[in-house]
Amino acid sequence: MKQLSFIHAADLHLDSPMVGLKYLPADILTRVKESTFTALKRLTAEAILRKVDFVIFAGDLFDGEDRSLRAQSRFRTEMLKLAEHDIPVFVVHGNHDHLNGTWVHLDMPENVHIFSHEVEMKPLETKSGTRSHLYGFSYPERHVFEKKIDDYQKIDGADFHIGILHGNESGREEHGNYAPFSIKDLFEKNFDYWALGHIHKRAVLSENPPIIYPGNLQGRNKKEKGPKGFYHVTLKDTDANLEFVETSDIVWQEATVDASSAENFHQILHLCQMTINSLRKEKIGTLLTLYLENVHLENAKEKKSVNNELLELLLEDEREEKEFVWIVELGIAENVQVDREHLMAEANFYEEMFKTLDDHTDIEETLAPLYDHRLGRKYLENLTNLNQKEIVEQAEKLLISLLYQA
Ligand SMILES: [Mn+2]
Repeated sequence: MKQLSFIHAADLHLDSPMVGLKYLPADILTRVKESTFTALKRLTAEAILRKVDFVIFAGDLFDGEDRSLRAQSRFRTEMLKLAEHDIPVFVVHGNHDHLNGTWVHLDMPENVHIFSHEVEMKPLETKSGTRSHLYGFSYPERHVFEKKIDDYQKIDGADFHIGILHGNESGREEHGNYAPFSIKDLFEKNFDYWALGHIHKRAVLSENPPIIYPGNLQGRNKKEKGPKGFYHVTLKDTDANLEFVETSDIVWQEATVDASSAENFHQILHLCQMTINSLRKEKIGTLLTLYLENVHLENAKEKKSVNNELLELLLEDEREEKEFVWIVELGIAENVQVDREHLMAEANFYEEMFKTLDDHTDIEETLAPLYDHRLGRKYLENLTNLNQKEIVEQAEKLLISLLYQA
């Protein structure tokens, strides 16, 4: 029986700058900045342990088109480890590490096979005599909008045919619409496996044949939530076994604490601590966006402490913690129900305010003074990473709670 065992990973984005996190304690920041490399090390260790036949990287290995020397050198070191165990590696480059960038070149070891800018086939015969044909292409430049899928043509003479494609399933809007395809396009090729890249959220588009976005190896911002890793794929005749293996050293999470039962500051603190401890993961650091809802403290002093001191207290214990849960953002929502009808009946001012909020489209322009500010720029997260609708909704809640306090 013919059998194949390989690792499929994508979107490593090695040496991502991890913007907007400069205020983290030094130890945690170092670990976050290292995390894309740590994830890769975990992958190579697993590849060796699992004795896989080969490894596929489906694009965006490097975050920047200039491929920092640090990133290349670290990647090279890991590839050498695989070479020592006779594990070949198949690479396509994507929109982030396209071939038109300029970089100081480090040679990769001979076990690393990089696909050129045109779709091509690379054959491989494993030690057990199973023959595979791998098909793929690297991005010649950043923007590839053509439907490259038409260039994938099955060439007979192998037990398994594997397509590697860094591209966007038509209709997905979270990333650029590069090298678009539909699932039907892929089915028609009659391949045994499709190793996709580009979408950072893990997705199994089909199980038979498997068509997989493994997601990125390590999340880099709050939108890239949850465990990240690769797939270990085993193909046996027409049977496929898929195992997701986590590699992330840092996990981004989101949680909500309902404070409606809390009557004082201490109870709110306790509720937050319980949530934090329930999220703590073995050997992994967590970066948490925490929403505190339904705060309804009567005592003004206690209320003020929630706004001013709660976060500091929660972070205090995490500084020295290896398995930290560090709150990167704390959103506090007081118990304000936005009843627009009611408010508008109360004063004309509200009608005007809601209209302004609803018509608000150019948030970038509004926030420009903040983002142009010398210090603001340094600490703020890139605006394109934030959900603009969410910002306007939060602004509405904040405005109403402030107006009501007054
Ligand atoms: Mn990517």
